[in-house]
Amino acid sequence: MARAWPGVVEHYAEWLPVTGVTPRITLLEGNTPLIRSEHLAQRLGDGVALYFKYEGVNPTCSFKDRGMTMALSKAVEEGAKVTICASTGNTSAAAAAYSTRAGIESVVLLPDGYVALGKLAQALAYGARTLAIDGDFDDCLALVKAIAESYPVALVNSLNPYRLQGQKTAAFEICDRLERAPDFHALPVGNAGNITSYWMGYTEYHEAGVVDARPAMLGFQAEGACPIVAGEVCERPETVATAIRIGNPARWQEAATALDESGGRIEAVTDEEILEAYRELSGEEGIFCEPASAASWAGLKKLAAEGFFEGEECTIAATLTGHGLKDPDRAVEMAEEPEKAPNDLETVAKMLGLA
Ligand code: AN7
Repeated sequence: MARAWPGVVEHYAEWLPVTGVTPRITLLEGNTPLIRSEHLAQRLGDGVALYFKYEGVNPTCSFKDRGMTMALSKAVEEGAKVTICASTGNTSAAAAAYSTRAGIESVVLLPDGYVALGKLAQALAYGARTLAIDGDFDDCLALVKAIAESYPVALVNSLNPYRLQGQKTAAFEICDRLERAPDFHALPVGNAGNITSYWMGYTEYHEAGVVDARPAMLGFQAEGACPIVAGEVCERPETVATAIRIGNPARWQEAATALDESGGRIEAVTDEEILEAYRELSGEEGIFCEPASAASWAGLKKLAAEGFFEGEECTIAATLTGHGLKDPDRAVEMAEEPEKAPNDLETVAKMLGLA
């Protein structure tokens, strides 16, 4: 029998701060598909090869599982009994699942009313102690930081360095699959942990000689929550992409470094552009992601409209960070109502234009 995929900590153990005695708290995350775009890529330019890294097919349906398998493996190794995190939804889903997998408790603080339904369902289903805070994500993060400083709980937000270590494995997977680094890497930016992680992963592979170049990092924020683009904290972040409704990113400085060192760009995309991109990804490419994830494609289109990729033969990787079913309310709201039809063959055939 072929060796089964063991999850990212075991598969990439030599690149991670683990030893033989570190437990592997895993749900077999990672090894996600790198899907070549068949329909949308041509809009960026003739010479563009575009690949979507579809992180929605991880065990809790977002990229957060990569960081959480690593954070929980280390937390258990260090004897933690309780994890805590603030979240716009996906981190809490992953923290709850991996804590349960580890046999320990989890506490999650969420901005009341601003977490997509699927993510809230996950935190509850996985058994997290779930507090809906009267505040936004930044308030929740400040609370959990203060709690983790004073009480014996393990903070598993991306301030936890092990989270970034786990998440960098996505860059490894892309290089392993392409047998090179892409020229550009596009992704949505919220708390800025993921852009930091990818840059770390690409840099480590480059320094070790596994790949001979690194991509320019292209980060995209929602216009109503774009502190890095604006160069100042956003006091009242607002966007349909609730996952990235963050006004003061924890990894701001590291993201700035990644953008600078890679010769990359960070841009804002409007909610309208995000929702159009969201619809195109599912309706034209067959890949259903959540609104925040669609910022990757929205941003690439925006850069292409400025002639950014013109005349270039290039390979672009774009991370689709979470699954479309995370936010079923948005999906239903964006679509037409299903048509009512009688239970009758002739009528149904007629309605379909077949008879
Ligand atoms: C789908 O779950 O911050 O820039 O608390 O869920 O690394 O924060 C989620 C972030 C992009 C942004 N896409 O990544 C949380 C949280 C999706 C996300 C991001 C998030 P970072």
